[in-house]
Amino acid sequence: MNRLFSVLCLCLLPWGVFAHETAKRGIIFDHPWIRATAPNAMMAAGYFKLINGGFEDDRLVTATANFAKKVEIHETIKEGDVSKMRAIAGGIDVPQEAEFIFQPGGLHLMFRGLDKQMVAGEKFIVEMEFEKAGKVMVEFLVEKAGKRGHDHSGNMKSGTGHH
Ligand SMILES: [Cu+2]
Repeated sequence: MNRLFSVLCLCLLPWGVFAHETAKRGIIFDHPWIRATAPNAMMAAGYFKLINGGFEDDRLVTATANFAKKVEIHETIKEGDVSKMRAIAGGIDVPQEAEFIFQPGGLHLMFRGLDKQMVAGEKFIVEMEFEKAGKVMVEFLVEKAGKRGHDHSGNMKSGTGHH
């Protein structure tokens, strides 16, 4: 029993269970962060791991932030050797038990028309609206590019379980 418990803990630790995480009705945002920007940048990207640990399928409809004119959900697509990003209109389905990893080179939030510079160490609230869970206020921490160690292959994952 003890052993099982410690194994579980080890498994969860890298995902920052004790770090910052937002959860509402089973919708979990793990380690939301925004890439630090240059002083005059008009855009910034936001990343996190999104898990639907609730009891029903849901849908991330929109996101808004008071420091940006517009927040879009972007995906990165490869056309030959060129990576392009594209806005996903209408939000994304988040089925029960699904896990999405928003990360550099994949899905991300795009903050457009920035009001201010994103300085490492600062925190910003982003309002994420779900069809069923409603509004979820998520606190993002600004971090320098390249600081994040884990680079999972694949842009999007769904299904159960940890990595
Ligand atoms: Cu983008």
